[in-house]
Amino acid sequence: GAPGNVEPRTGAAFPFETAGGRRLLGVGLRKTTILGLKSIDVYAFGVYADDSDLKQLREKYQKLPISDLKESDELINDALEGDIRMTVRLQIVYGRLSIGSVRSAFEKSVGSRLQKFGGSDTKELLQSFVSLFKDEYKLPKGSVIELSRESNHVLKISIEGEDVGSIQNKLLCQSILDLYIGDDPFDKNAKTNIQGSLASILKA
Ligand code: DAO
Ligand code: DAO
Repeated sequence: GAPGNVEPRTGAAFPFETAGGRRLLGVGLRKTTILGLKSIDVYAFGVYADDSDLKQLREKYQKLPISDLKESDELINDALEGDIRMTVRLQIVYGRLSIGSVRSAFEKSVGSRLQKFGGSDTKELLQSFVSLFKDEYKLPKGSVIELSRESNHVLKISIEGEDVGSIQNKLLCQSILDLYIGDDPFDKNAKTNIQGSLASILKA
């Protein structure tokens, strides 16, 4: 059925559509552990995709039963790599997030994916991107960040609706999306729901 738009642990609510008309596929929670043991909720997220772009994948997948689509790694890979407009909307839950900790978390999480997909030579790319995260930005509880893949693999970031920067890089787009729908996602249950939504859209 249709996914809920409220992340249950935090109560964070997500619009069913983004400004650009992308449809909500599922919501989840990004946690981390501090001091080696204490678990904290960092942000809730919603993953969105453009319906008409997803239809590029229809021809390949429409013939398969929905139960196969819900489990298909190949479908996920095609979504990660394709020229499909998608958005991950983050809503900050943790009240004491510093830009420094965002930078180092990003270097670790996205950095590991860049290495996985791209091999060597990804340091410079990561640095050029992280340099957009300036100390003057503040991310109090409730702040909304959007990470969007636009056409032609342009990654765009906004904070509270204000553009922060963009960069055209297929690998970076793929690496960021991999955190949410890839092999080792932040929230497994969210990935299951997102893939279920993808499957239904392709069969519709
Ligand atoms: O205060 O030391 C601390 C813990 C901070 C945890 C930071 C995790 C950051 C995750 C990325 C957030 C991206 C918006
Ligand atoms: O959770 O590890 C992660 C990845 C989070 C990506 C967050 C990107 C935040 C970009 C905006 C920061 C601006 C100061």
